[in-house]
Amino acid sequence: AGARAVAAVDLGATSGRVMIGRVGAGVLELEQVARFANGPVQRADGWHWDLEALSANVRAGLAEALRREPSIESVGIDSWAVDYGLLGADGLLAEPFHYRDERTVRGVDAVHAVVPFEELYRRNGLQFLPFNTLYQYAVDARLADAEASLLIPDLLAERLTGRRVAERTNASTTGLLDLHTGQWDHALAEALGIPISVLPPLVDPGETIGAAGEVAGLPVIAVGSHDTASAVVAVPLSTPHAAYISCGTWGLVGLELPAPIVTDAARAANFTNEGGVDGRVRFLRNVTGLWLLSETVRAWSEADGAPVDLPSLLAAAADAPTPARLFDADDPSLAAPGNMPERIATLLGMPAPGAEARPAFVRVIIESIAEAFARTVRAAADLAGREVDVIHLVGGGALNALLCQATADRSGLPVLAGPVEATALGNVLVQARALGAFGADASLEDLRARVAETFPPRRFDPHP
Ligand code: LRH
Repeated sequence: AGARAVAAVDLGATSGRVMIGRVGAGVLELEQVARFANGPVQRADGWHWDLEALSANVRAGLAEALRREPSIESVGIDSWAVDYGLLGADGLLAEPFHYRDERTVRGVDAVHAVVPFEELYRRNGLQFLPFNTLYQYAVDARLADAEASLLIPDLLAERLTGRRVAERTNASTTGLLDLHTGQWDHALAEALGIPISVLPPLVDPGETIGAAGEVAGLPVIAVGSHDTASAVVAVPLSTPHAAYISCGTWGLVGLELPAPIVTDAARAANFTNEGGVDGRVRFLRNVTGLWLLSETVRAWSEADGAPVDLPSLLAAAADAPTPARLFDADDPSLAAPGNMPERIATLLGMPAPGAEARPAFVRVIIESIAEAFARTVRAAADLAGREVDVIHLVGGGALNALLCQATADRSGLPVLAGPVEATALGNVLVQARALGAFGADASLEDLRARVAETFPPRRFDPHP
């Protein structure tokens, strides 16, 4: 039988892409058909996402995918988590906010005044992030007017199919999913004044959401619509002793577990239990990832009035000496957009670097991210009581050899880098399985074996 083809839409916080995935006997490949920039846009009331631009790019990308590959059988959509759009009878009530908008700080206080964090953690198992959807709802005056609230991938699926659903892995990042039943926690929503009518019916990865009229009537199949859930599907984990880092804007660092861990120690270390595909648990912690680098480069490019060339900067950073001082990549002062070099310099207790000091500064950023990765892998292993002997690093960060080597050196563990496009691959694999390309009862282990065969990782051994 020839290869089966699907279309994967994968939206990250700094760029989005539409891919054709082909899956068959001995075939697993991705072809990028569209790539477009994404990022926070500043409006009068704060930071937002330009949903109309994203939506137009997705539509154009899918049309192009179908033009290139008429045998495409389905569409799957994933994106970053937690953000949502409110729908009324006539569509979107307002442009979705960006999770980095600082308004959520007020939401945190409002929610914790009603339900203390300890209790939230027992119920939803989520690490504290000030932008978790439930905190955003607490400061969203329009929630009461909404018929439904849809997370970003579900919102785009609704535009294609007219169906309003909540895919379960991404719903797990709202804070409103009961960790133990996998259903909406209606009692929690009611206590927080969130109308349960806005919470749509839940669907699992592999289920068909509906037919996309404008994309040749193709089925939109739910995938791990939380990008990190799709990425973890395509991490070629081969033993329980393997940790993963899904590294893009964020570094999501942890383990795949069969059951959640909601101990006091896990809560204190701020580890999350997010929903994975096939009911697996993504036990991980968010570490600030390439955001620090992309925001720094953005600031320098603005200052120079010309784009800074990242590859040559990284090459120069590799030649810079290993820095004596690092900063905490997870410092909350680095979360908001803007002035990144100054804010990092403040943490280091030094002035912002001049042009000649940029390579050394980039080196400090990368080593600081690697240090946070290493310490978080150790924490995950301790909390789960598992020995970890290898780290898989997937996502755009896998292209950054300096980061991969520094992570190996600082953790003392081998780093297996790749696949770079793990998220899109996970999206493709879950669609292909739903279409029967692997046999109905193929496990994640079967899918990962195919990834390992087709995308051999690049190995970085720790230096003594
Ligand atoms: C990564 C990610 C991460 C979330 C954050 C909002 O793209 O989905 O898993 O915590 O964005």
